[in-house]
Amino acid sequence: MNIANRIGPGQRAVVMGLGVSGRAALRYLLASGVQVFVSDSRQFTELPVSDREYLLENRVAFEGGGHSREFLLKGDFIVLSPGIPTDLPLLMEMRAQDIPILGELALAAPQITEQVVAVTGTNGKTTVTALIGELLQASGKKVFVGGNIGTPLLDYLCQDERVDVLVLELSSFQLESAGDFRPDIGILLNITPDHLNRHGSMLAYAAAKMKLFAHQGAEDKAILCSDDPLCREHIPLLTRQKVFSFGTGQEGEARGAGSELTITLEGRTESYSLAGTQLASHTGLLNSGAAVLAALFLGCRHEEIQQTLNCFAPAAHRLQLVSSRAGVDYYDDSKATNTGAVLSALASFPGKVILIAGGRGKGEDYRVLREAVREKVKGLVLMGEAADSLADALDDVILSQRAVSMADAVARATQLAEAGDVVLLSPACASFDMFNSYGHRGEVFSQAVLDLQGQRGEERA
Ligand code: UMA
Repeated sequence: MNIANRIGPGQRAVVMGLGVSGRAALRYLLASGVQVFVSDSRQFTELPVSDREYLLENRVAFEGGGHSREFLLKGDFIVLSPGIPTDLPLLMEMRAQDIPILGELALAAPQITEQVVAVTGTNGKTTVTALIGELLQASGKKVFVGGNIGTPLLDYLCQDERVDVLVLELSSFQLESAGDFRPDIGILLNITPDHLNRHGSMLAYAAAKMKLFAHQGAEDKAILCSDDPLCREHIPLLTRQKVFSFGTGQEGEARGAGSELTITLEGRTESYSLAGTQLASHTGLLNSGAAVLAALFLGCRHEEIQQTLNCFAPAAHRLQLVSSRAGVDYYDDSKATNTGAVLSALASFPGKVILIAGGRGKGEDYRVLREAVREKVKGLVLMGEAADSLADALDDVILSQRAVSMADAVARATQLAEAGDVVLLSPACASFDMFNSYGHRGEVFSQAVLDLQGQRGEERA
């Protein structure tokens, strides 16, 4: 029997990694009466004070500065944080000794009694997860929205209050160790290159994403994007569940064209308008197609859905208009940490773009950007660790400039821009070489735009 089905007193678990996910696992396991050991690459003194106090108060043995064989062997099973690679030699050794290694989803799976909508994909997960949450709430359902964003699933399971539907954003890292996790509705938005330094290949990355559907049965639903080549390739492999698709072609249950979304289910067709909403873009149309299908499966009605689409505002740093000045629009798309997201962003603008890109690379081949850059980008400003790789991939398409800081990048982009152009921060990279997070990077960008414009105003005055 799967160990996750019989978590309780008398058992011993090692939690590897005491970040957001590990902390939730620790609380959950202690509440279940399990004796817990925690192993982290940081030293005890490097942990936040609240974590140190919690470990001491609950008499949790801690191993800092790395993970040792002796310590991991203290557990009947190991709970792995999503950021820790599943193929560490030490973990291979534990598997060889039949020590189960569970991720957060595997641990949670047997305790879930609610309906589950789980959303994964390289880009758009957060928007679609939030949108489904709002659609369900508008129809009067009690909803938990979390997972790879916001509150971890195990924190929800520690609460007494239960909801009708769990709407979960899931990453490929979480899905790799998902055990028997089975969503009633699984949504795969797209699979484009990302996290290749962790997964090693697109094949392995796609395999991790497809774990979303691995335990679904005849009553479950899989929703995939028919515009995305890798999703399309995987659709015929899904034979156990009911499969639905969304896209901008003529086929599938959700079809987007212009700013209109048309849904056909069980012979009935209905339409939704995205005109004038914050979802009125190519990406918005696809995201809405996936979300509306899930909402309809869970009983939402046309009028509530249209009203929610009208008011929905995607989270910050996703193609967010910061300011317009002298006919130039400045967009913060700091969340675009991979090439797929940059391609979607560039496709959203009919005119010319001055692109600010760069940061910490994740093993991607930036040459996939060449065509879109040739077509749309009239100025390229690069920064961060990946600036050289980006320049190598794009310099014969467009000459780039190097910036030493975000303020420098914004100043250079502003010099290159003319009325009618867009200045777009869409980095194709993670932010951690220069910033704390993509959110921090986006805020620094917005501030640099506003500062520069303030200075210009003063110069003119
Ligand atoms: N650590 C070790 N050993 C190692 C590596 C790290 O002990 O070899 C320790 C670190 O010292 C730290 C902890 O592990 O204490 C960090 O664990 P983690 O990297 O798994 O991060 P968490 O803080 O637990 O957050 C994770 C997700 N992070 C990643 O997958 C990298 C969070 O997603 C998620 O919100 C959270 O669990 C709750 O589920 C963030 C993310 O960036 C938002 N996700 C990626 C993405 O969206 O692209 C996948």
